Amino acid sequence: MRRTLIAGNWKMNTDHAAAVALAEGVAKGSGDVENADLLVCPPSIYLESVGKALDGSPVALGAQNMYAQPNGAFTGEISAAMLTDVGAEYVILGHSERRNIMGETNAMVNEKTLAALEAGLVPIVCVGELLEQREGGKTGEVIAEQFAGSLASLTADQVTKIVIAYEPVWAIGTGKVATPEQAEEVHADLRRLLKESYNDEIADKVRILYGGSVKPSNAAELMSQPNVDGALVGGASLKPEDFLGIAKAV
Ligand code: G2H
Repeated sequence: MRRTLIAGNWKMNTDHAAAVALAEGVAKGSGDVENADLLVCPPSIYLESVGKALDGSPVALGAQNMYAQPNGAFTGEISAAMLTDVGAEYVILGHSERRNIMGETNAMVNEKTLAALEAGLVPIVCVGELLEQREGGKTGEVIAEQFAGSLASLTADQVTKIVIAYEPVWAIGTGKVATPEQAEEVHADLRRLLKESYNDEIADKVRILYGGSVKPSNAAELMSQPNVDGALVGGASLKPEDFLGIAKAV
């Protein structure tokens, strides 16, 4: 049985005081959440302070990105070991904003995924189609290509340690949420790809999150789909009551 994961992606929001206050708010209310694991992913510069604010709570800490190399002359980048060093357990990789704004490719996401696993981090590997790709009937093709490229050469053991997030780009921060049926269709497709690339047992273990304008009012229906195992929440993760509201709706 896969346990639901509700992950907050704070993106490039908050300042130090707001990040700590948000983490304290989530930690404080987390005791009322029964049916989901909770994770928050603040901007990297606030990871350590947010980690301290979460201390003693069941809320896990994650980063929003990392670089694949372990160290060296990579100005401005942060390694997997640096993330674990400040208490991160998860890292979001290949988010559509990184793919589409920063030009990250499947090969780069793959390198980062392998490096994250090597360092003991849980990678949350994101996939998702653009509006024109959906309208052009290419969703299945795009998802299969991102799946194959981003997860290339992962062993069966490694793939059971990752989380996948499906984020239709047209539903991110736009208020346009995919219908539960649209989400389930792609999630079932991802599960099928896992079965074909590995086996049924492995496919059944991997959590597949939905991301894109998730809020307390639409969470229950999305999460009730058989292959939707949680949410990657952007905008609604910036207020403890909204984020916890989503988790309590599970
Ligand atoms: C998708 C999501 C979080 P939002 O990017 O990763 O953001 O919930 O604001 O659409």
